Amino acid sequence: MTEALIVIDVQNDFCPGGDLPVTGGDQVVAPINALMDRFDTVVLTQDWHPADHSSFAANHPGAQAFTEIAMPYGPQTLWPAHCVQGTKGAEFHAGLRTDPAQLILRKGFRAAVDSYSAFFENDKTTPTGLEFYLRGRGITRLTLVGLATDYCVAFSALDARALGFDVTVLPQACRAIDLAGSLARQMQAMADAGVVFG
Ligand code: VGL
Ligand code: ZN
Repeated sequence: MTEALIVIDVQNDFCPGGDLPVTGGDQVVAPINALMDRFDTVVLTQDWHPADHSSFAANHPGAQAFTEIAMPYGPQTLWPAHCVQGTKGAEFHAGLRTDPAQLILRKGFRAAVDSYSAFFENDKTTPTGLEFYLRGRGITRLTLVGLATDYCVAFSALDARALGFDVTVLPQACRAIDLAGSLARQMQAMADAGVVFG
């Protein structure tokens, strides 16, 4: 009863054929579906951007995707437009089980701030409310899976550790973007923060 499965961003745009495809992104669906029955609490997160979102390269004339810009809250990677609210790309992968989830948490819905983490927006201060939902239900141990290992999964895992949760990441149920060594860097950061890999 003190454990939750947190399924990060298993959405069409992060799967092959999507607008920000993660290699093998669709391969996480079967293992995640199988895991759901082992948890009393299942939370799904959904990257949920307005079309004018500041993380989209197309909203910065002359800028290229996969480069960095300075935002008031710090450096921000620019991405191809993805997970736009109400589009097919923002929907969960059609094979993902959603019935076992008690909470679907949307994030990244404010144009001015991205939100990789399920706990805080990229300004590192604006809470999504997930911490309070989990604490309110007496949950202390989290298992994280989904997309992408080195962005939304890692940022969520690191924030969860900083908040005092016990955190396990299951790499076989995650896939990475791996931009400029980000996967190795974030795996190390998670290990250093006390994340357990299952
Ligand atoms: C993600 C980049 C931009 C993710 C979301 O889910 O890892 N990555 N938006
Ligand atoms: Zn996004």
